[in-house]
Amino acid sequence: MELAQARKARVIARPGGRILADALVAQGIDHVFSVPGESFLDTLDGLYAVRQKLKLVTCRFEAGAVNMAEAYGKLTGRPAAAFVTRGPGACHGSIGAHIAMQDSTPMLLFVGQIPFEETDRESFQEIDYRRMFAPIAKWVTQIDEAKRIPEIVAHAVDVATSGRPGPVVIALSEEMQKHMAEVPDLGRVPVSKPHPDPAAIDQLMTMLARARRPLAVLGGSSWSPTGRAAIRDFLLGNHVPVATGFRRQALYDGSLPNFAGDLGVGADPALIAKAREADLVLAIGTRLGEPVTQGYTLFDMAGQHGAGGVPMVHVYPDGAEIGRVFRPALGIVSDLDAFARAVAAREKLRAPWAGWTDELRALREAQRAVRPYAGTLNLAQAMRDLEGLLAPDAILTTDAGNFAGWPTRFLNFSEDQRYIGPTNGAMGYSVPAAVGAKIVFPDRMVVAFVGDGGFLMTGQEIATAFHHGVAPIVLVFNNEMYGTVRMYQERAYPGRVSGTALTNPDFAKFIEAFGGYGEVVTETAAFAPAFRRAMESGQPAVIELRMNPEQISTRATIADLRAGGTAKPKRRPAVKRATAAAGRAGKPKKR
Ligand SMILES: Cc1ncc(C[n+]2csc(CCOP(=O)(O)OP(=O)(O)O)c2C)c(N)n1
Ligand SMILES: [Mg+2]
Repeated sequence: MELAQARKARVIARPGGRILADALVAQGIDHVFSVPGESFLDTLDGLYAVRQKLKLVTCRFEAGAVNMAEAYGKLTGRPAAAFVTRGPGACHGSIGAHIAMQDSTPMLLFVGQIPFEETDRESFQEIDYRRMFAPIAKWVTQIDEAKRIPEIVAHAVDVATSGRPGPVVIALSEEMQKHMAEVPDLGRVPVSKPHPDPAAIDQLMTMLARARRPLAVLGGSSWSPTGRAAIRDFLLGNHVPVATGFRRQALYDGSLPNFAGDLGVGADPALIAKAREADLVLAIGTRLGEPVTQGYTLFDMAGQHGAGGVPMVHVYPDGAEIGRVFRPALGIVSDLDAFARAVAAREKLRAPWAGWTDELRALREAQRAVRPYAGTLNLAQAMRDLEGLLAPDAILTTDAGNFAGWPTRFLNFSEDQRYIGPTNGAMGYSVPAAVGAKIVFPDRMVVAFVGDGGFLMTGQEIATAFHHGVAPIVLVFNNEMYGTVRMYQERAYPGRVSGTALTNPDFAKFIEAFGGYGEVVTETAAFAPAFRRAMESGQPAVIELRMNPEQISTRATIADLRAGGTAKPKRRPAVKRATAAAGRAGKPKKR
């Protein structure tokens, strides 16, 4: 009776902006990341009313705001909301939707819209969001009537979080946010997740028992800590070697004796060769997309049906992804945690493939071994030193760029650490992701890896960290160039440096201007003490790693690439000068 009364009491007339704020709270959304616009003033006012329950994070750039919301989704498995204004705000923010789409991350992206009566006049900042976001969102809708807000927000959360998670874009008609409506809030309803068919698990166990060279490829976004522990129990207990998908390395504890490395961009060629020898692939939670399959070449497209093909079991929460490119011998539609629990409960096998697993593990160990590199700063050793300084539950974020090879190759992650980055290769992700992560998890250590190129795309979001009083640490890998593109360039057009060199500011001074802690590291031994000082400063910090630009990746120098380039236009003498990448990276810095 009391409950009914209380419910009834809630159904009072409220303006759309307030109904929306209440709808977000009712759906369990607790963080909003935004750059404001006059197109959603009434919703900002609604958010003011619920500020005790829903934290509004004010950002400096829409790409930063939406990347923060995306990182929230990756870290929690639940959606955050991003709010951007119409037209330009939506365009800036769209990159975050694309990341969430390719990474299967739940997210809500709200866009303030023009007044409804001006529709299709190409009014000020008008865009049809259904058309704009059609290929990069799981669902796009527009709310034109205040009374439909609770229904649409509830459905948006369902769509964003179910099956293969993804971003939902919701445009908000401007005047709708002022309109009064009497409508109740809608909470979450419990929906059970798809569990694996026990007969399919039997079949999987039979296939595994017959295998001699099994390989698990672990990926996906919707793992909980208990799911990660259960899949570890299954894979370690059966001594199955584990490779992780692109940027999914922290799904598996790198120190375990069956971890073989990552199968992403820049993967170990020896691991790729071994993966081709596998006689059973357990693709668990991962999409079989371009990076993990090495450009769709790793497996036989027809699965085991082609002569000499690879038998594969593909486990994924959405049936539409199974068999999309590679036809597996067995597909299992299941929530990943539920799958992990089901297989962990099965009796462990005798694992006659232990020798094979040890071979793959040896590859990983060889990858991690620190070799001498030219120059005073050996990044391999610096990453190994960093491993010892990271908190056991640290959150690490990465950008796109060749620098990412250093942490990916040389760090082992533990089960409670997280390492998140954009699988769509979007630069400008890691600083906002780190700032957002630190705001959401202020008690965890948060470290961003970023190149000099990526840092100057969204590094200004460090201002948001100051505004919200949190202190992430950013490691800027400075090679004075768009190194990844330079690498491809040197392979295809050796010596013809075109459009890839950069001139940078002093990154330590950059953060000092905000009031933070900055250092420039030019020598291997200086890295660990600098990192410690950054931690102890309690301030947002930037450590610039002044690299030898010649070391273009963890595996190659520019000279190596020039020697093995594919397209070989006539060399010109001027090229040599450009190799020094404007020289500045080599100059030691007095600090
Ligand atoms: C938003 C965006 N723009 C452009 C690219 C193309 N791109 C891929 S890597 C890269 C260079 C990255 O440079 P930097 O951040 O300095 O890292 P580095 O490769 O030098 O380590 C570029 C321009 C991209 N992936 N994303
Ligand atoms: Mg660079």
